[in-house]
Amino acid sequence: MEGIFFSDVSGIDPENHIICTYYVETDGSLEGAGEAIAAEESIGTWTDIGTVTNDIQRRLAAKAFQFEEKGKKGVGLVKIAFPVELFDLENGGIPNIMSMIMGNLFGLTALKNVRLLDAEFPQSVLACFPGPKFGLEGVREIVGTKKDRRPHLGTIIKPKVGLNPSQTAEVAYEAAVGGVDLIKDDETLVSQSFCPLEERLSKVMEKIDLVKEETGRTVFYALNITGNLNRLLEFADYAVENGANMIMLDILLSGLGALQHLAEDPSVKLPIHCHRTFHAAFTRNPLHGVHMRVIAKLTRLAGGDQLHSGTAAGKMGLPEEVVEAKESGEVLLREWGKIKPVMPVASGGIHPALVPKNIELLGTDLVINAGGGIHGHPDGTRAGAAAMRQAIDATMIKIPLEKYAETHPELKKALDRWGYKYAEKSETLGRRYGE
Ligand code: CAP
Ligand code: MG
Repeated sequence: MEGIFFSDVSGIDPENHIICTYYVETDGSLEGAGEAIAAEESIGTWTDIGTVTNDIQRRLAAKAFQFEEKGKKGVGLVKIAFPVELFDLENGGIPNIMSMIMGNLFGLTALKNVRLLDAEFPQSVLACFPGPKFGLEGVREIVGTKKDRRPHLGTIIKPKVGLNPSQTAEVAYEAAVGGVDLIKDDETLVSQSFCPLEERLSKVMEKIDLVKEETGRTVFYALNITGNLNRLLEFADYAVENGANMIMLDILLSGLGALQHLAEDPSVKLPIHCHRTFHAAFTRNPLHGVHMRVIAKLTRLAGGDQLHSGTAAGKMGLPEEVVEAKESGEVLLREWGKIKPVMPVASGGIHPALVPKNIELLGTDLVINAGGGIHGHPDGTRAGAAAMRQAIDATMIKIPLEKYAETHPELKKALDRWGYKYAEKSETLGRRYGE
């Protein structure tokens, strides 16, 4: 193809570009779509302009360089290479990368649908980001599961909002004694008048310390500090100074810049649990938006230690997203230069019967979270946590849950209550578009 926004494959040095793959649907050609994206997201606009110099074109034009039609004209995959020099990695950081590889392009009228499927980052970009402080192994070290490698069990305090700090702490205590490794706030709880963050932190950590004394086990409490940036940073300082052992952020709402700031701040010596609420607005439509694996990569660069990346079976997501969850989990865990692996979190509608499927598809380096699936147990939170732990233990030693339940009454009651609700999701592993 001729033009400044095109290149042959041989003209692209992967060590000097961020390379993105887009699924595109257009009434025109894939080449035209690629050119429109490359121009809009680098040095072009809708018409030729007199202000751009040859030198700018040579150094900074993004290049569309590979086109793969999927059965129909104007439908298929386009690869675009963005020169590293385009980005302000030091000051603009992750938000600047996002602004270019997933920015205005979604609104271009010429594109009926466009979805960012993947982004490959060269070493020179990876070197600009320290990544997680703790990561998978750091978190496992604290909980003491580096040897046995079992999945961690997490719970979300439920109801999502409404409990006061003492009630929250009581639920946390019951869950911890029952066997969870992680207790987290729900994504909508910050510091509402009925549950101020400061008092909640102190009451819950008293119980976490008590559980440590009683059982020797370290249980994390992920305190949600999502909010206005000034308050978020104050909450982070407060958490550090007042005995928190983990913080939590709704990363897409606070912004990955806020995550990066916390992760890079040496005084914040706490793992960061990353919730992805809002993601489905742009990950769910398989033809338009952003694939979760890109968010997973950016979160890992920005320094999250744990990230919600989807379930193999549960209440959230379409059947197709089982594949997406698996692929997102894989990019969190795979070898990636010096950037530590991040622990994937499977959450949403999980209860004991869904544990084996989640482990089978997503592996054992995983946090398995259950809110309703613990606090909805007929005998309460403590028994609910025990039932979930039993489901994990049974799966690890490859005993069918029904068999294990014969000698584990908590598990038996959970299976009787929920059966295989939400298991259907894992049965379909289809893809709706050709990646
Ligand atoms: C789960 C959860 C999580 C979502 C997030 C909830 O609770 O706390 O926020 O699962 O999902 O409020 O729904 P339950 P994802 O265990 O009670 O369902 O990680 O898929 O974005
Ligand atoms: Mg939640």
